[in-house]
Amino acid sequence: MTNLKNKIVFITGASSGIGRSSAIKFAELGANLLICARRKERLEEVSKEIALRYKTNVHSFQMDVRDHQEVERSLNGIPAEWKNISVLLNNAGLSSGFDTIQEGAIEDWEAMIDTNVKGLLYVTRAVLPGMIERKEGHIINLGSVAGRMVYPKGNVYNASKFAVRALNEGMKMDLLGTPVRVTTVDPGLVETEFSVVRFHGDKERASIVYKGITPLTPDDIADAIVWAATRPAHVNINEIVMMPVDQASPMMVNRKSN
Ligand code: NDP
Ligand code: 8X3
Repeated sequence: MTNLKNKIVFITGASSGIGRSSAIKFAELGANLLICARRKERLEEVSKEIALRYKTNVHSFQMDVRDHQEVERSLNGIPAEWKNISVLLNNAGLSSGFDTIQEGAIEDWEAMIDTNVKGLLYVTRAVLPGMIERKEGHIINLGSVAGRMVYPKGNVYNASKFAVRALNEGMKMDLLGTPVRVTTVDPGLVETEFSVVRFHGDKERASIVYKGITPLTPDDIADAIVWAATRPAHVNINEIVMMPVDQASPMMVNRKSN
């Protein structure tokens, strides 16, 4: 088993959902948490919760992964004792809008590509050289079943998650010969703020996505992430694909009527 006690785990997008749950599960194992997101107050709540429940250190900072200069500045500026990152969870991501290509909004497309693809690249580029130099590290990317199967109106979100899968495979190849591990975790329906963000704040529309099914929870995904991170150092879990029992593909969902 890889022991994460006192190791540094860096999670992007830890202010809610899967990132928040993962921060808590890594803290349970005694890891020190470096967490970021755009919403500072929400990050502070997560930090406080971890500090109350576990004897680990948390360092949180506001960072928008879409901004290359901000990513470089923030990661260069983290205190020296936080620089030796052992696990990077590239989790920050979103779906914005749910429209056909012919009706899609350019700003939604840019938000998804800039966050899910370019943001992931900026953060990875800043963190990976240190892992290679220290001969220790694990990059865990949040993909999606949307990166394996396209669905109507998923278009640009699908493309961004197909890109995450390609990058995951590419990283695994480029890192061959180093001890750095690479994993993608690709979930189906997980009830988080994801759908509220996709539907631009429309909570009622978002709740319909999970109606009549038992969706995955953020803790279910965090369990898988922590499992991959704690395998023995010679074991690389390349891909984890997981769905609720009530789902067979992005379009095939078994809904009970009441
Ligand atoms: P949430 O909306 O609950 O969480 C998304 C997190 O990403 C938030 O902490 C948000 O923080 C952060 N984030 C978004 N944009 C940025 C940015 N520009 N810079 C920094 N942080 C950012 O959704 P989930 O927990 O569900 O999503 C986490 C990941 O899981 C995403 O990559 C998503 O695509 C993926 N996923 C989700 C599934 C689902 O069904 N929920 C299924 C498959 C994959 P803030 O707004 O404070 O910046
Ligand atoms: C989120 C899952 O099916 O809404 O990545 O695309 S889905």
